Amino acid sequence: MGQTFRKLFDSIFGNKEMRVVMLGLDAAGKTTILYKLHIGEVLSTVPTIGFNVEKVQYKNVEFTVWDVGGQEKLRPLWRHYFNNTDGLIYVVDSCDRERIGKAATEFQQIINDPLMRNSAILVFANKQDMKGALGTAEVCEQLGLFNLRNRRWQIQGTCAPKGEGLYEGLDWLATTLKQMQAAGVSTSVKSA
Ligand SMILES: Nc1nc2c(ncn2[C@@H]2O[C@H](COP(=O)(O)OP(=O)(O)OP(=O)(O)O)[C@@H](O)[C@H]2O)c(=O)[nH]1
Ligand SMILES: [Mg+2]
Repeated sequence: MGQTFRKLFDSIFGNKEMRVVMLGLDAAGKTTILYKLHIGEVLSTVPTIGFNVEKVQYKNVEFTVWDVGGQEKLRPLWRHYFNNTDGLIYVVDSCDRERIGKAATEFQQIINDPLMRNSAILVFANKQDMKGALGTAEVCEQLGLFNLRNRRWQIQGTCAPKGEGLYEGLDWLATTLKQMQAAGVSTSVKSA
């Protein structure tokens, strides 16, 4: 479809394009989630060095999802993906009790960045299929979600390989971003 025709089509049918960045510590399950959403399959993953980016169409929203490697040495690069972002998907390995504090510190840094101040926040409490996983209420508490003021957030328990919870999360994100934009809130911030 040509660009002009595409724009016309989108405006008639209310199609929206949203930019989403997916972050979280290494091995949280980000790449597994991306490909489960993009092609409906579980790929065997290797730790991401750099990023993967794919389009995910859900209802009348076309999400461009950036999945960025989460290893410690790569985390300083995360902020380079914040520009012009409508939504954050933060993925937590709910079984990794040892690093939940680290996951929380990184999360707070992201959401307090000026470029992310308006973005909607979807947290995936992933690996709910595993014994000993923290429940969504505990992940919520640990990340400090209850203390957030003037932010739109949601937490969703997920099991990425089975796809459980992923579309419930996207549904919330699509609805919330559309509501925010309809209310005149600019969900993304462009760097100067
Ligand atoms: N049991 C279980 N395993 C999962 C789940 N999600 C992902 N995994 C596994 O966790 C491992 C890491 O998954 P990745 O998707 O590569 O993790 P990542 O967040 O992309 O990691 P980095 O690229 O290093 O940042 C893989 O072996 C996945 O199969 C889940 O919900 N349950
Ligand atoms: Mg990865």
